[in-house]
Amino acid sequence: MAGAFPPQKRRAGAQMLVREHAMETQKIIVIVPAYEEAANIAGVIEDIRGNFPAADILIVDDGSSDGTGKIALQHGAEVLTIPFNLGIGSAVQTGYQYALREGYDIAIQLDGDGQHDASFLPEMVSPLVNGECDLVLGSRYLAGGGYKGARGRRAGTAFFSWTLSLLLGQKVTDSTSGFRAVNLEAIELFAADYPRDYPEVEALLLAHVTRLKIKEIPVTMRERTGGKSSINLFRSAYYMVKVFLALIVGFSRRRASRAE
Ligand SMILES: Nc1nc2c(ncn2[C@@H]2O[C@H](COP(=O)(O)OP(=O)(O)OP(=O)(O)O)[C@@H](O)[C@H]2O)c(=O)[nH]1
Ligand SMILES: [Mg+2]
Repeated sequence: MAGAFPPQKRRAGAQMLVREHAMETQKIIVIVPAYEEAANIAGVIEDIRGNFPAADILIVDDGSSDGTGKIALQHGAEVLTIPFNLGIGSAVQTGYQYALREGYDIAIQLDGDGQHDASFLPEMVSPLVNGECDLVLGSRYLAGGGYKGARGRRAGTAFFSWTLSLLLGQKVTDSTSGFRAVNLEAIELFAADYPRDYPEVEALLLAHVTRLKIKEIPVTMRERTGGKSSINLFRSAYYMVKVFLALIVGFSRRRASRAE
């Protein structure tokens, strides 16, 4: 029956089989940073399990006082409980350290507020399995439709995406997206070194200067339905200044060490 399909279709079919096999043999974990997400965390766990049952789920409960960790445990997720609030960067890094220690090949980062749609997980993982890149970034600005964020947030993201595109020499459209997937090389990097406050933009620069390859793919995002955003006007202003300085310092340091 080999002749029943044209060669191109056969090749695509074979590639899909290889990819599916590779996907099955990879050990995959979804790291979910969560702070005061009691209203959302059960839905997030069910969304991941329903769309990507092959992955283990790790909730990093960062000193929540609203029972986030307890609800996550009741829904069968692995839970790391940090006794007091360390902040998003340290919580995510804790997740990467866990992934490294437990021998995972691929780690996915997905927010605990329900904004990231787990039906995109197979597409996020596929470029890593194929060896196309080391870090996949889910971009809400490459996709039509979906929630694009409040106006101020969109402007901030656009500014950092523009800056980062210049520094990386590669177009980045959603630099503040926390929806990402990485391979073992990046797990090792982030387990050892991860920015503290507002880490998303800086983590991309860190990956780039460590010569990891980044690929953006389109995803749609949803609006937060419960709980509260951790970002307000004052924090946004702090975010802009802090991250911009960190980018400049990080990039200059790298240039200086290359010149030595
Ligand atoms: N572990 C941990 N998670 C946090 C902390 N602050 C926020 N998060 C989580 O990080 C994710 C993103 O936080 P959000 O407040 O939604 O920030 P955002 O998605 O960048 O901003 P919005 O567009 O306003 O939703 C959510 O899952 C939060 O629960 C923290 O201090 N520690
Ligand atoms: Mg959010």
